[in-house]
Amino acid sequence: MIQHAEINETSPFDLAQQAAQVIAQRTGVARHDIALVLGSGWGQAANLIGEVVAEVPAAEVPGFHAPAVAGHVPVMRSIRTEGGRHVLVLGSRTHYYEGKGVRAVAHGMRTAAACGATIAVLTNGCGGVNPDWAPGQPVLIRDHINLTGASPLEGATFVDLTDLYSQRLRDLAHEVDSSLPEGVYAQFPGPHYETPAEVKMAGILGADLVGMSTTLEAIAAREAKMEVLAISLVTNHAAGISPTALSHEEVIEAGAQAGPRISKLLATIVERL
Ligand code: 8IG
Repeated sequence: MIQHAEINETSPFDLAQQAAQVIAQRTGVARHDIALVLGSGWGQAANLIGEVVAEVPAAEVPGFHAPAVAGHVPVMRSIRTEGGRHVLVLGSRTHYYEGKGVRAVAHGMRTAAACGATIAVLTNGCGGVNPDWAPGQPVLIRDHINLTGASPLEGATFVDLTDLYSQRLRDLAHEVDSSLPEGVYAQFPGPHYETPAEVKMAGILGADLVGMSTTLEAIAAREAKMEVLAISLVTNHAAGISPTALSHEEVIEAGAQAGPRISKLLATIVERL
């Protein structure tokens, strides 16, 4: 399908190389070690990670688009940790529901890999299927269910996802906070939230969390041989789990409430990666 239409265009890997060149130029950092994607509610979380070396508007880097969601930050930042590691912080992501194609969704991870990153840290805001998790609860993603029906891989690219969410990195996160629960994240296509029946279905399928991002990026990161750590912030009970309706304002509010805790958590984890 898409492959034929795109066969004469720039390959996604060439585009990622071009983006990486611009990032190296604009930041003055030849190689980044870690990629960090900030999802809903995580906008402030990078502030404690280290010293901001450079900021580059995402729209000025090949293949990146201005973000579609209020509350997302349209800049890339190069941050140097106390330990001297270079973290490429992507302040926003392209979501599958934007309809720009799966290549656009995967571009951040491919660019990070082209920048030299060997570890990807993906964060998101999501709905909690597990009723015990109150809004504001951070959860490590242990595995995922990709309900988009899409893949960032093209052609006969068979990639093993048995250990997609690195046990080594989850162990490191647990050294920082042993109380962090783990869960299975189901990505729905969005942009609508689920119906209560869909949330019930996701729970029966084994999901603890429902969201609209992360799984396609994680697959692209794995294709690019990166180790993946993913952390969700439960910003709302998924539809039907609590009697109240969902709103984007609630999501922003939960992120703001949990901000200080998750900022510190993320910074401490990144320092150890
Ligand atoms: I934040 O309840 C956030 N993102 N699919 N469902 C889905 N995505 C979300 C939700 C949610 N909350």
